Amino acid sequence: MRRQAGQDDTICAISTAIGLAGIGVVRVSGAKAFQVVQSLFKGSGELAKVQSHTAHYGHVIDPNSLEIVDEALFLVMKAPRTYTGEDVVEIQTHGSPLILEKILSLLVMQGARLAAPGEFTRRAFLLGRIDLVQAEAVMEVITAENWDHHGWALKQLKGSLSRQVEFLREHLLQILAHIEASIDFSEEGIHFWTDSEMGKEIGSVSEEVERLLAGYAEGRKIREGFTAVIIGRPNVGKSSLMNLLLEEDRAIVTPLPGTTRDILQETVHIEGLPLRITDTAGYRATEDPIEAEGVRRGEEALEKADLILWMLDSSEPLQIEDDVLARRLKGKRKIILLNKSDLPECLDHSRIRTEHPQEVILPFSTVTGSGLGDLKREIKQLLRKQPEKEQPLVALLRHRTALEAASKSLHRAIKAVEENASWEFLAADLREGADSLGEIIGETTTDEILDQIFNNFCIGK
Ligand SMILES: Nc1nc2c(ncn2[C@@H]2O[C@H](COP(=O)(O)OP(=O)(O)OP(=O)(O)O)[C@@H](O)[C@H]2O)c(=O)[nH]1
Ligand SMILES: [Mg+2]
Repeated sequence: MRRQAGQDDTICAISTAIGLAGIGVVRVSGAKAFQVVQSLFKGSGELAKVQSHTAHYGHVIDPNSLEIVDEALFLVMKAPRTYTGEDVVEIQTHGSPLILEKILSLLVMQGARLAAPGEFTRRAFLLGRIDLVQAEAVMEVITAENWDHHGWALKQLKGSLSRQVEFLREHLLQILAHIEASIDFSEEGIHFWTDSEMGKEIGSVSEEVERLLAGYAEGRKIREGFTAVIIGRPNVGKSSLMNLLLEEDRAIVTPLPGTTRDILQETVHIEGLPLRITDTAGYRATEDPIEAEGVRRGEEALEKADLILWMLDSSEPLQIEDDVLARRLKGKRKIILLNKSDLPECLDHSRIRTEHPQEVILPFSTVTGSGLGDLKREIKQLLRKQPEKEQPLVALLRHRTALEAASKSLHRAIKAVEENASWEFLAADLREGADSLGEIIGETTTDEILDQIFNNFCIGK
């Protein structure tokens, strides 16, 4: 448990969003929480003496004028089984900014202090109720906009990543203890492990660190969403598809080939999955420098995309640009859309099928919307790869950076073992590795980093 300046104060904040609402909540936490709230409480009983985790109906009064501020419900929660680990009272009143601000000012007059952003969670961390990964997960649960992100955040909150990191750190500390003991007894010529055993021990931690790092790409996508790019020769209906997915006339659509000349990016939600979609300029060789730049940007987007939506016009025979693109897209994950299926068909379907046997091929029409349901289902299936059940996913840059540092230290240590270096030389690298892992869960994190993390929190959380 760590202590910091100001941690002994009793703090208060409005925990609900500011604005008119049915209910508003003011949260108070700290050693004097019951005493401070009692002075505003009009109702039966003494808050400090009631059973923990009970609700009490009453009124908030101004202790100076004794006037009623509002009708309220007081939730009393006694340390240590509370959010912060301290005594906590939550006052529920009508959700009026006027009332809530008034209560806050009365609480301050009675000796409480306004909480800094994230200070309630910071206290939970400082009192050891949760670790730093779990503290960060609280904000992830609040900010998640889709169920994948939310599910991931809940797992982190329950401690799946924390346990894994703590386990690896403990393992490194045990190896260190072993090295220290063997140095102490070196006079007697006792070596507890052979070099190869030592290499294996460090290697097993290093392997797990690499596995966690390898999950970052997947984890980051769960937080930030996936990207898809719509590509195809001019006039096949790419911008029409963009508009259909967005359910608005965002991109310009005309019967003229070469209408879209720059890339256009928007986010759509496909059954809760956020997808950043890029509409591109029609793929063709062109003399027009503006269009050529558009095509180049489209190619760039193509390289970065998680998924390609390749569009063909089924009302026309295949053209040279389609063939060029077919070669360009070979081996990339894509869905092939045979658009304009509402018109008489001129495209040789069987050729597409034989040339792209592994791909999902869908007849489509942006005019009638036919094929849209299938497209959404396929997108979801292709993008949502279920992560291995028990493997926690690293998705925050801070965690990745610390894991990379740990990885470097461990590789140095492994190399030293391979070169038959004296074990004393390993100790520094292993300690660094353990510290980097400790940074993730908050065991060895500096106050500056804690400030950075908690300053991004909402007030009242
Ligand atoms: N009949 C029919 N016409 C379509 C369909 N989709 C698009 N169109 C028409 O095809 C023309 C080109 O559509 P766009 O969406 O601008 O095509 P694009 O691929 O973005 O074209 P560029 O930006 O020039 O590359 C327009 O006249 C659309 O109305 C469809 O499913 N059926
Ligand atoms: Mg277009």
